[in-house]
Amino acid sequence: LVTVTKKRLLRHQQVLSLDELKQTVAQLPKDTQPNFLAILKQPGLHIIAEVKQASPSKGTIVTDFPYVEIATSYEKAGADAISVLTEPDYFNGHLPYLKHINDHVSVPTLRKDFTIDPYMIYEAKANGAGIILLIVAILDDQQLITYRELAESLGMQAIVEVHTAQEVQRALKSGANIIGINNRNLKTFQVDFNNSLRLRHMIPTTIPVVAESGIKTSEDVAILASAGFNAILMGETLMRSQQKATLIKEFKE
Ligand code: IGP
Repeated sequence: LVTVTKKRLLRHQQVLSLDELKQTVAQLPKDTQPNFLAILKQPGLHIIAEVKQASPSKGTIVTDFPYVEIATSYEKAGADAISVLTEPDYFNGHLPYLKHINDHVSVPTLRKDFTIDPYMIYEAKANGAGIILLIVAILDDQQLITYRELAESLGMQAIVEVHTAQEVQRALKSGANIIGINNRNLKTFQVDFNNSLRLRHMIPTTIPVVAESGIKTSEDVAILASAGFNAILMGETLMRSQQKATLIKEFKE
């Protein structure tokens, strides 16, 4: 995944150089989206609803993919943020999806991709994102700091994603303001719902925490809410559901 992301990055840089991209971003206001950190600090369990057609572990999840309609229905049902897969090779994502969705929703959007270079952070901003993802397992300590600071300087927030206790420590050391605990091991794609529950206590309550992946039922959501999570990130369950709005409303109760 990181290798194909690197190759794609090189292609993008040939079409638009970093300097040109920076110039585009410099024209944009800082606060194009509501501040997600402030949203997460409000009481209650928040929902990040994901727009995703496929994944490496599940293959194609849905054949019909009206992504703008899906995103607007998520927002209408009360989603607090929309996660948009922009990774093409494994998730069938597309960077312009982010832009199109941003033109139609007012909640913050998360550029869900494998951020490995500052170029991708400027791209996220240029396409209207309010949040980026920084995966601890694929970044070094210095990158975790500089990439988050870059995102924040552009008026975005970073969800720093962890899967193990050691990664939680690295995320905290890097000064993460929002931590996502992934239930899915990105090497084996195995999902263990209890992973987020096990690691939650390592993170001070001043830092909002998001539980990610493999969340299916209102019972799961209730367990995570009472374990002190500030948000959940839900993809497949919503994407497969014929009643996306009803599900979100139910989870928010
Ligand atoms: C959503 P699920 O099981 O609800 O579809 O999972 C989200 O957590 C998952 O898409 C994800 C992801 C990632 C995707 C978590 N971390 C990193 C791509 C890259």
